[in-house]
Amino acid sequence: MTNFPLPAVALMGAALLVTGVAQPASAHSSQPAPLRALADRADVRIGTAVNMTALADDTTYRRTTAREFSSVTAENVMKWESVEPQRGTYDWSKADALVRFARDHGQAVRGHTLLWHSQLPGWLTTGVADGSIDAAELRGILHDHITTEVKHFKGKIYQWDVVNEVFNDDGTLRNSIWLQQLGPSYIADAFRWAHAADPKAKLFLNDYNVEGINAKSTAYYELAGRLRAEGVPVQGFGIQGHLGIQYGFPGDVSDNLARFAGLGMQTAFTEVDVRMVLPVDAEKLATQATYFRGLLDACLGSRSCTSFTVWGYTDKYSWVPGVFTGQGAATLMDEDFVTKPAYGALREGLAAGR
Ligand code: 9MR
Repeated sequence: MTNFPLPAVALMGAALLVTGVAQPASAHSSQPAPLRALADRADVRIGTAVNMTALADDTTYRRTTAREFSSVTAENVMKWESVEPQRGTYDWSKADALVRFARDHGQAVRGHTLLWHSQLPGWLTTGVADGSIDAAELRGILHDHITTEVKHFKGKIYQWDVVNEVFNDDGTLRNSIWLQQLGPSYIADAFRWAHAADPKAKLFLNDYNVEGINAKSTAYYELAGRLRAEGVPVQGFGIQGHLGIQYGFPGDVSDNLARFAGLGMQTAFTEVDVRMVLPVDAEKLATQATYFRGLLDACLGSRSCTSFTVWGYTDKYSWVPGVFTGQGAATLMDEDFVTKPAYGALREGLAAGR
């Protein structure tokens, strides 16, 4: 034996030889830096949607979520049906658990989402459908929901998806109960109410199929410009980034970010995943990696882009196969948490920096 202190790597190698038990990845100083360490250096948050059942039950999931990401988004537990399942009865337990997890691991929290046409509580949709909730009452309910939820998390959420998926692909407003009952002014109202409840949170519009320049993203651009000219507190444009390799990579992503930056807004990729028609093969995984990298590079290429969030990082818990029959493998790791080329592509992109 030597008196000289051994380098940590050698010590761990010795421990491995003695015990024959592999250490958790984070215990190896020779282990490549996790995504979040590289993201810190690139001055961007790297995030994931979090499945709260998996976080409670699956140790590997919990450990990997903590190790790799500097931002978390509730995949479901901050949505209206989760937080107010009965009228006036709030249940914050799962959402609070995520906020605690984030605090314990030095992660920021994206709030998702205050106003959507989907995952609304039954009491609300039924009341509107049978006429027992009229337009004036609905407006009050929306005000109370946004105010209560944003106040509950005040100071703990850095970005809120205030309104989610309000346009159709052709750039017309979605025919939701909000538009039908309240008219288009519900959007400005939602931002004003959220801002009053937490003036420091950055407030986002958020949608899918808006990566490139198209009718839908242009509708958002024009809406955001109008709202900001009127002094409505909307500060960010969230691009979900649900792609599929069979559709090709969207064009003009950087130009799209640049025009929102030109309005003085932040941008973010909020729900990135890249699905494929199964079965998986090496060529598809390589293509998938270029799609993840393409979105990340667009983000890093624009100072406006403050966070890059994937919609789950393991196929074990991805929403994709349940919705798109015959498709899947949309995330950075397979069902056994083995990293795919896409994970390496994000590492390389983050390491290259802005
Ligand atoms: O991933 C979410 C899934 O678990 C839910 O069942 C689904 C309900 O509609 O919502 C999914 O998340 C969506 C997100 O909230 C908004 N953009 C599209 C996402 C994928 O559908």
